[in-house]
Amino acid sequence: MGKKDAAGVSSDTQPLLEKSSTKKRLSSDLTDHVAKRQRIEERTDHTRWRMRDDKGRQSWVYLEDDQALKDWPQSFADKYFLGLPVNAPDLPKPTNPLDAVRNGLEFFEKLQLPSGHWGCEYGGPMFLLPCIVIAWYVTKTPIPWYYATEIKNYLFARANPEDGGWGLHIEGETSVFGTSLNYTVLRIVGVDADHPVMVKARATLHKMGGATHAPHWAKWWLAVMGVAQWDIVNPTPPELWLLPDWVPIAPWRWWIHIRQVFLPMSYLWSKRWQAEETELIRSLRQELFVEDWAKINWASHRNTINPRDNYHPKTWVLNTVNWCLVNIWNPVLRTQAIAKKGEEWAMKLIEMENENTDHADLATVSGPMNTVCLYVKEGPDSYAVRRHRERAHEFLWMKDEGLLANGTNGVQCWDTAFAIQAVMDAGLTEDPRWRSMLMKALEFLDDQQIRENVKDQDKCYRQQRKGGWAFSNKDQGYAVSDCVSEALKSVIILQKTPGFPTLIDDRRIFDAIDTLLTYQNPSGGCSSYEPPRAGTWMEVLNAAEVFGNIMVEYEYPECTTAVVTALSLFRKHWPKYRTKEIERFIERAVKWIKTAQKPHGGWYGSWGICFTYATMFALESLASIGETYKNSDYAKRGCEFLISKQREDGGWSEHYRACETGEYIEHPSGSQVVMTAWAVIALMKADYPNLEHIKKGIKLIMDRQQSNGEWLQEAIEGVFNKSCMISYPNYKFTFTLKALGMFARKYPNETVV
Ligand code: LAN
Repeated sequence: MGKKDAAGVSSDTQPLLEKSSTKKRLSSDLTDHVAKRQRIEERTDHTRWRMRDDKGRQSWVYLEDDQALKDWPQSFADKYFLGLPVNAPDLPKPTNPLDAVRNGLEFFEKLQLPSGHWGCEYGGPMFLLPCIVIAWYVTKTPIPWYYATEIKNYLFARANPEDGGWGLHIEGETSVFGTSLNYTVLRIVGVDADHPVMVKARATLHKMGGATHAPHWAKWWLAVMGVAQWDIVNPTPPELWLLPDWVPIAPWRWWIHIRQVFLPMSYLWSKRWQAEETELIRSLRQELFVEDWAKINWASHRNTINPRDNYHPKTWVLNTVNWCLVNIWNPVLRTQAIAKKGEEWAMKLIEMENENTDHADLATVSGPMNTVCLYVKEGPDSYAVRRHRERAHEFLWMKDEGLLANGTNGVQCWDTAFAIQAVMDAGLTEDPRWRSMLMKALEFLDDQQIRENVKDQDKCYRQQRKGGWAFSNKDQGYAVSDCVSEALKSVIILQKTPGFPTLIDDRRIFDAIDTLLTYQNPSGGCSSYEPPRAGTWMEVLNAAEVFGNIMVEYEYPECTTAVVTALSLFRKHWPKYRTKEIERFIERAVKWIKTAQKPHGGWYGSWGICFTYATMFALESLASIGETYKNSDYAKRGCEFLISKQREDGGWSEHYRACETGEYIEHPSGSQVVMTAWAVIALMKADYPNLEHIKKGIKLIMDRQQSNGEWLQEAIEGVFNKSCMISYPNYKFTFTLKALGMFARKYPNETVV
């Protein structure tokens, strides 16, 4: 801990303020920045990378110094993440599902990080790395050569093999969004415009119409760089934040992610701020556009967009609003005073976000945008800017292909909760073999529980969070309904297991319950970060084009089920605490689950792909109130839906396009272990009577297990906002183990091999 990488970029998590030597080095780097060419090599030495786990804050460090290399040996997990040989021993071939669980745990245990959690790559979206790298560029933040090199390698590895472009996410088709921004990143990290990869990508970009055909968010970043002019960017006026709270469209009612992105967007849009012009920027103006840059009519391209990027076309309502803003509000009515007031309040909200997250910020889009805002407001050397620079490391992930950006600053609490539950489902929590692993995991969740609400919660429109858990870590500190639930279940399970201490006392458990109880919507269902604050009609204002369902919170079977099961477990142990409310909550929640069932019997998943994922949760909800195949038409139809999708080899396999289209679509690459696990878990929860179907799925999972206990990565597992996929690599451990363990306990006398 506290180690510093040899090239001098401190990834120490302590504030840099007092370190005068670092300060000196930083300012000279800044002066050099514009003049010097970015150093870039063919590759780095992968044996020099280390994952630093500082109490759940993850960052990758490159050791250039040979002594440091000796002092800090590469761990099993480091090697695994980097795709280096791990030499995990072959294990005895399992003859039953429980032995397969044991073998899986043997391997998975080695991936537990020192602070007790599990981490992994959390990539997939291809617009996140550009947010970080462009923010570095415009704030003159030096990029270490080893980062530059591995960013280049990652983007080269991920260029579409046919057309050389990049999509919205790693499995998506090439788009202007992905190609214009990742091309820019490659130029920033030092790749020449005449490199064959760039020539190919540029040709594809031009075929798609060039950067004038980019979606809103890409246009915004290019305007910040000064590669495009601000007139091409649809308006994001910060004065919207000045609307009284009762106004139905007021931004505090939007989904937390869109409002946190809109904040910095609106600040810089209002200032029409642009980075200092450099040779590279001048060059990009020639490279990214089809038209002669000097002659582009920027305003006429505000709504120009390539069809591939236009997943959610702007509505006529939004187009009219934009027209009025551009032609009436901005030139005629918007006074300096209004603009200033709007900017000031937006900045205040950004500052509150920084304070509440210690500059980690909500996620990988708003974080880098806020960095630029603070740079503009406070200058290059302010505490906030330096702290943001440090935090950026926590969003990066190094793997065999190179360096990428994660969707959040990790998956710590979420994956750790599922790891604990997998052991529980197999009935192995009392087995001394797994005690130390589980103990460390419990200690981690104890440390990561959020102990207080944010300061001035109402002023910055934050939801109650005391007693909750975030998806990643407590620094980020955004409680999410299902993250709180899964972590709470895991804590209760372990603390009620003989031999485990009570690290989290009753009061803290009650705090979690109090927070959970705030998540129910009038319909009975639960959303992610907050109950919805406006209706889905708000989607008419969706300006992002590339995403669906982004403007407000929705109800999700996944989140609702997690809360239902957490409350059910809780009331078994504390039957007297808020009894009536909990009973009513569960009743209403499961009622809502029933209303969300699709005519074909499945449920639509918003965070995993797709019907298979959500149907697993929905059937678990029904089972929690005793509704299963034999006594519930809902459960029966859910099971039949899943059975109708089972493949010849016993597995399930759903394509991510299902999330976009709302129809179940088969994956062309055949059965997937993770989906198969979800489906058999669902069938077991619902007590599906024909065991042969379940056994075939279990057998497929066992057959795919490697001799060292691991499972290999298959197709992408997760999704957000309907159109963007995201990887959950640990699911191939946690859900397979859960499925096998559940089977072993539920059908102890059944054989599958
Ligand atoms: C996540 C990751 C976790 C996910 C679950 C807990 C799995 C889900 O059940 C609830 C929603 C949540 C917390 C979630 C919301 C949206 C996130 C944060 C992400 C999918 C990870 C990345 C994504 C975020 C929006 C990416 C940035 C993109 C924007 C459109 C702002």
